[in-house]
Amino acid sequence: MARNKIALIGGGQIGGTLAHLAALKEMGDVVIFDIVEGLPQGKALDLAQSGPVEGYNSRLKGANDYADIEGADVVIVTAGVPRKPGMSRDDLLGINLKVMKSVGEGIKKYAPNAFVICITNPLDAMVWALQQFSGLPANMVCGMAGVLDSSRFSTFLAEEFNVSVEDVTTFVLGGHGDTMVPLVRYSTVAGIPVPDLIKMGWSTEEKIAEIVQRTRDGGAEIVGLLKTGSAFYAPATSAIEMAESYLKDKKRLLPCAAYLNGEYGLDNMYVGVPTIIGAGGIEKIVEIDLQGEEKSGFDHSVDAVKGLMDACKNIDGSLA
Ligand code: A3D
Repeated sequence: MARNKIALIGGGQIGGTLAHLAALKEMGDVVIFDIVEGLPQGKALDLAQSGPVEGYNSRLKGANDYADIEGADVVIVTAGVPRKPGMSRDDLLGINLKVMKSVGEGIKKYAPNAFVICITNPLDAMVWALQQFSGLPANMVCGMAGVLDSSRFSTFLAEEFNVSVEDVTTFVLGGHGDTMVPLVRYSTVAGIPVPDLIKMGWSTEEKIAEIVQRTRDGGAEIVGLLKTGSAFYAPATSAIEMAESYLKDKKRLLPCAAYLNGEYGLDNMYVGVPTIIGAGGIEKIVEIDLQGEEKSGFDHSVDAVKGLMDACKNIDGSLA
């Protein structure tokens, strides 16, 4: 049986970490593609040279030509630029939208059967544009954000409750950004919902509200500390979890930016919702019952994503 092939578009901080994790887990052979000459080749060679020590057999290759991603089973996209001082969100949107166009065309030509996971920001709008530019079926193109945001929420809750992170399950839905919606009611410690734990005196509503806000600001907190870049270890791990669910047909129930076609009363857009990922890509969108503030928070988040999509349509008239 042939090895799986994992193509990483963008060989920066997240791309390099993705390559390392994919090799350590022997998920398949890895191609790192970047427009910067030498960067993906250098990272691939460095990672290949840790293979004998770690005992992994994945082959790693760096590339500046899309032909090298030919036949990839999974493509993870981190290509783009981060926001620099003086650059507006719209400036960033315009630059990364152009990047998504070239990436989409590369995938369309060389890896039309791949499962594609986009990480490039602003996430929900970029994955929506990437799906159109690539022409791949919507169930085969998704965005990573919910797994990361939920993992941040779980980390903070485990600290608050002084329990193992393994026993904490959380859900963060909506767009990836200030408007994301951490769902307290659906978050549990070994099946015990967080509201029950508050009643049991394990925490207070105020403290949980602070944790919800810290989760929403999770990316900015790390940018503030690093100063020269954004988070990359946890974003990479989160995308790898999604890729594994696809490659191993695990049918994990994971929150991710998925194409909605009537679900949650929404059409032709991507936003963070619970999904099942298996060999069929996004096999199912799970519609949970959102109530009160959960529903209004989700609606607010959807509006923010629609605003970004409109900005994309203004920049590139081919998007619909
Ligand atoms: P960085 O280390 O800058 O890597 C980006 C790489 O993309 C660089 O090596 C660039 O050379 C490369 N690149 C630029 N243009 C192209 C192109 N046209 N084709 C191919 N490669 C190109 O960034 P990073 O790895 O830290 O982050 C990557 C993206 O992920 C950014 O857009 C971040 O904002 C985003 N991000 C998203 C999350 C989510 O949860 C959604 C979390 C963290 C970062």
